Amino acid sequence: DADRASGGARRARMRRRAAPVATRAGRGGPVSAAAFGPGRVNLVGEHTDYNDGLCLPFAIERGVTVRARPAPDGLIRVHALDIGAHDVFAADAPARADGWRSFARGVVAELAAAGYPVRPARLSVAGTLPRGAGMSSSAALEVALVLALLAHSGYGEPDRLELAQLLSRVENTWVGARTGLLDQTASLFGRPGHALRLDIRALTGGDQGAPPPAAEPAAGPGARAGRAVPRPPGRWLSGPAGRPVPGIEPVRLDLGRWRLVTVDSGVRHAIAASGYNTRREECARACELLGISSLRDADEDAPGRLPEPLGRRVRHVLEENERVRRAVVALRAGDLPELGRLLDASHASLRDLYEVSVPAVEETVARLVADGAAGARLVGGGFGGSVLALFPPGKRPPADALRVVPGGPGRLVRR
Ligand code: GAF
Repeated sequence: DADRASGGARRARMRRRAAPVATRAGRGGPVSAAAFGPGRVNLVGEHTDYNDGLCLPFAIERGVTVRARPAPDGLIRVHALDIGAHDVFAADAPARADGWRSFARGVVAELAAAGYPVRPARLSVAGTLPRGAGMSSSAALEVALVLALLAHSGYGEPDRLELAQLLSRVENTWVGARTGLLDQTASLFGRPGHALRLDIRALTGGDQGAPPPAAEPAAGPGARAGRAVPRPPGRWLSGPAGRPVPGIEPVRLDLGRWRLVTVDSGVRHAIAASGYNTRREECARACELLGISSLRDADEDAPGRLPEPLGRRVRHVLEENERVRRAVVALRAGDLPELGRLLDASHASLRDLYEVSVPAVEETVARLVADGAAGARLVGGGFGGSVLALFPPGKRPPADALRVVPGGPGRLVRR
């Protein structure tokens, strides 16, 4: 009897495991795939990713969930539940659109261009991340979309680095933000309890997979679709706990009784509309003047050989890479006061050398320091968004602070 009982339990468990991602017929029919993409917080290493440099992000537990349902009519319909907005476009030839609509269209087009044409679908999108608050709601949305669409269309998962580069092309050519690989890599490779030391040059071999900054956006509709070669269902090549990826080194984030929190400055930032692209152009110009292909190759005297503001920009990038190295040493030694000092130094550099802060961010930083933070800095691209702060034991973060802890990577989920 006992054996039969445990055999029965085992069979029940196997049946549960074998069940499709979700089968419950909710409003709008059965869900064929559901995926979660986490947001990220970058401990230090800001505006270094598109300069082939070093960053130290972690995926957080908040993010975006996309649910896909089959559709019979050749269309992709997107319902953004949080903002009550809709979009409809052709699954095989998405046309361009602005704002949040550019994400799903871009993901579908870039998947087709990479050889993964997707099936028509109805997609619902819901999130637990504040939008435009510098915690990478964009990458979270892209990761959830791409994982849900791949599973919905019957593909296994391609290489996650390939996916990060594909999503970067979505940002660069569909959304109009010439971002680097930081956010997508953090969201796709996050590991609970760890930050990720990213060496973007080692990760990409110097090829970030996106067109150079001055390139014209790919023309929709059906952009790049001519190159599409349908792929057979793939394999899991670099799953969350898969093979080590050169350029991504998990670093244990052991905070003990210390706390990391973010506080929203209240100023929304939209990368495409901010000074972000200008900063990227300034770095490209500095490279031209220095005769190098990437600021990773700039020497410590390079800032002095450049006109301003380019000298300041390059000094930030060089020193920010060094702060990532020091932060990893501090984390390994359990030296959290040093991590706090590095956060402060990073913020001062982003404010004074890279010039991406705004008054509301400065007020938020000052408030957190007055509350007893051991370090505080703007997080993400800047021009608004959130401030990250490290609180020692005994100091209480303000009521509007959101505690952030390292969570897992983007993944398929059940409802
Ligand atoms: C934004 C971008 F998306 C990233 O690629 C990175 O450049 C960051 O700003 C600044 O470090 O989040």
